[in-house]
Amino acid sequence: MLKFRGCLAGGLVGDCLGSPFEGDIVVPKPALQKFIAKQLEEQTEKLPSFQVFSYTDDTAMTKSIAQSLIEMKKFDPKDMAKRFALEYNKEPKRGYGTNVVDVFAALMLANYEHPFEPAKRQFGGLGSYGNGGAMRCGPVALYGYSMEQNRLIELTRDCARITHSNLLGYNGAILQCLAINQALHIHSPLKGLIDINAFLNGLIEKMSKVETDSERNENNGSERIPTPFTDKLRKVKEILNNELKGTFYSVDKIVAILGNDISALKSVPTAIYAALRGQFPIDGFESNSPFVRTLFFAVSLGGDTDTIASMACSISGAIYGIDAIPRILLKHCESNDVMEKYADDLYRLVRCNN
Ligand code: R7I
Ligand code: MG
Ligand code: MG
Ligand code: MG
Repeated sequence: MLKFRGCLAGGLVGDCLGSPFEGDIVVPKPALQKFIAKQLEEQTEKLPSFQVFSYTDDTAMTKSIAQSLIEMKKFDPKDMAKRFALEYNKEPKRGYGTNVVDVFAALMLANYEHPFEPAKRQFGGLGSYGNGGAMRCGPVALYGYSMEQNRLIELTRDCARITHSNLLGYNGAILQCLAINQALHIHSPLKGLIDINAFLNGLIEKMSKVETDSERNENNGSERIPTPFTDKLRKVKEILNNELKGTFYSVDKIVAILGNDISALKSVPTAIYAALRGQFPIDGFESNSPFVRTLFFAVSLGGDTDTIASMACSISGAIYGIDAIPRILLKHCESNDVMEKYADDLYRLVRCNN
């Protein structure tokens, strides 16, 4: 239950507190340190100066997925598609991806019949490789907590395919979901270190199977099967092992190797790295909380800060649980009470299904 709450609350904190920096090429560390310290200051929310940060499309779509799974008690693609589109129509100014909004319009026009079709027409038939499928998969990982691995992968792929039919778009969602799923299942003390190599080896093994299987299905007979997400995970492992030995990487170097943009390939592995990087001290930032360090680190990379921080913090929240997230940070986020309720509802649903 604490890990379920930690996952959804973490995702919300990353989105709300990351979004003021979205699109910044450089996020100066002193300014970011000051920003986070300000939000951590114990002050009463009743003061008029207490700032509550709005969530963006990342959380809007996460909420729709949670609502759909909770109310339908199963994956119902038409219902999920409808919730995405209606939510967008209700509040279009949440910073949605430029192209995904065409999917919502087409879904609505077809009255949600064939909910996977509009996404296939994106980008001249290639489908979107944006990180919009990955950014919203927290509730999928919770709902699929005790599912057999292949079923969870299939469910995640289908939830993503409503808007993202490109292989890189939905495989990014699968990787993010598997990372959360692993985080939920590991035992972790409040501030202790988790075994980074064991965590990454698990993901590398699973993702390499996902990538080789899906490529085999897509282009039969191709000789060398590309495994871009697995390759990125190996880089994450190499960087973290070097850093554990004392060789630290600059922000520029991390961005050059892993990326920080709106594509799934250049943001999901980056978020996984940020989630694990929070375990040890970070240059230019004083905090002994792995969760807060992950938030700082993810935002400090610049680029798609709301989404990278949201994905990183949902993994961190799933590792450490809600108690590791400073209450005051959550109070600065719109809808924090709702996210906790969804986490509890999903927890109950998982327990009923077993
Ligand atoms: O993936 P998506 O939902 O966007 C999510 C991002 C997050 O950062 C949110 O916080 C929000 O700000 O947006 O939305 P899409 O419109 O499907 O994809 C986002 C962008 O990725 C597109 O507008 C394109 O710029 C780019 N993109 C592509 N460009 C060329 N070819 C995605 N797929 C392609 C492609 O196939
Ligand atoms: Mg956003
Ligand atoms: Mg945006
Ligand atoms: Mg974003």
